[in-house]
Amino acid sequence: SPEPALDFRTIDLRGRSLGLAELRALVPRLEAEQGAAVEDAVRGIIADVRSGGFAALSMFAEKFDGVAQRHPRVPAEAIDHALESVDPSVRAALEESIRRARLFAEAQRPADVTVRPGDGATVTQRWVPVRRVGLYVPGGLAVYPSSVIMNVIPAQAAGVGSIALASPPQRDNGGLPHPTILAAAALLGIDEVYAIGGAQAVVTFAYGIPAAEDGEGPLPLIEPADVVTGPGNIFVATAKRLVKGIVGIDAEAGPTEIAILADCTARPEFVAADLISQAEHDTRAGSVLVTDSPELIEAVRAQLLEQAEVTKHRERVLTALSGRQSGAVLVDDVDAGVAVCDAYAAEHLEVMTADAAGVATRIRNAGAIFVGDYSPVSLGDYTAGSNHVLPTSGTAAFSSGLNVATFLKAVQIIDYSEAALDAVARHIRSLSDAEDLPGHGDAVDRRFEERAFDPRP
Ligand code: HSO
Ligand code: ZN
Repeated sequence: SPEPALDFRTIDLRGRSLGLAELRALVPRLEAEQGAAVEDAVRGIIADVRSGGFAALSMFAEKFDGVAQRHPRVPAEAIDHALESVDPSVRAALEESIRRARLFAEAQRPADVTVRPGDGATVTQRWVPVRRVGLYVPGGLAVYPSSVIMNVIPAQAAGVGSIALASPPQRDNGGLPHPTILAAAALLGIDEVYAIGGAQAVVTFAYGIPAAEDGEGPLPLIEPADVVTGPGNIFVATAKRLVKGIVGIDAEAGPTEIAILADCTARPEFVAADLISQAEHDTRAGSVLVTDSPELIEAVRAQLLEQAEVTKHRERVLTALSGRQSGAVLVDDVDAGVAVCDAYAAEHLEVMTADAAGVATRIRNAGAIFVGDYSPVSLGDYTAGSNHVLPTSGTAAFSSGLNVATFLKAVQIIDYSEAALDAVARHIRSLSDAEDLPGHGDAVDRRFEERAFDPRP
């Protein structure tokens, strides 16, 4: 393949007044990866895992991961051993990341609310954690122990009692998940870990796998989960989409994105470094600069050339920066930039303008907003305390990054006294008649003997 060259395009929107639909069409973003073929393959995996159970998982471990596996449960000793063997500086970094993420997640727990709409009447909203969650952490090209933390911490802070983790078996780790993933699980107190890859892991958590026997003895069951979260490739995203409704899922993850809203006060070397930092994930990653400064675009382009030349994943970075999903958007002023950023709805948005904090408050759509010169996305990826599992592909317009609420649901509790019900009985009668559901009104009237009870014919 030819040496990739940098082709960081500019989309000039100056002097144009554009509506939301036009902006959405113009911002640099790839069409979502489509695949009838992928969907068929994932439907096949769902059918196989549901009918074949552990035998199907073994077959997939062999086929996709090249490992022989009887049962995917990772033994406790392997998790302990991974923690003992992890590099001390990595361990310290994981611990600090856990501490900060936990501080933020625990502060997010919403309060239950009770209102008194009338005398003797209460209505309460009670937040309850889901019973069990299944977390998937990728382990192919990308091995992200940080993602173990980002998935587990909000579930724990929500009070979820049963948390299981899955990550692909690795050939060079005796068929276990990556050792740093196991070490992170150990630090978080997670002992239910499975070596299962991709779509199979999502399906396993969605449906559970019943206990079985093989020639060598019992194969203990895997309980179904109520919520399945975690990033992954197109197969994982498709599996999540197909099991949604059977279980809850977090937002489907597409390739990572960074948008930077900057003016002439921004430091081009920081802007370029941050665009490269996310381009490093994936040739399909999006790196977008939104600015009112043509000079900044030129300075950033020069920095991109210089920095990309020496970065470790040079080819991947240059491919991502040169793709249709990346580039600079030139606007008339910061206000127009805010509109572009809202239309783009970035997974990560950095604001590097004069009064960055003020500008950040005007953004509606972003998974996370990073304010000023010293809050790069890498900080959020690892150690800020915020979560790095965030909505991609424009879904930040209607969905949120992982947080405590992902793992909670609200139960509404209604408690009326006799007098409180009596006080609204005539309204229930009126609405039940208006909807031609008189049995609803009868159910109320039946309780009040003093009222002549007259069920309709
Ligand atoms: N930027 C990625 C998360 C990540 N970065 C993990 C490094 N490790 C998606 O938000
Ligand atoms: Zn990252």
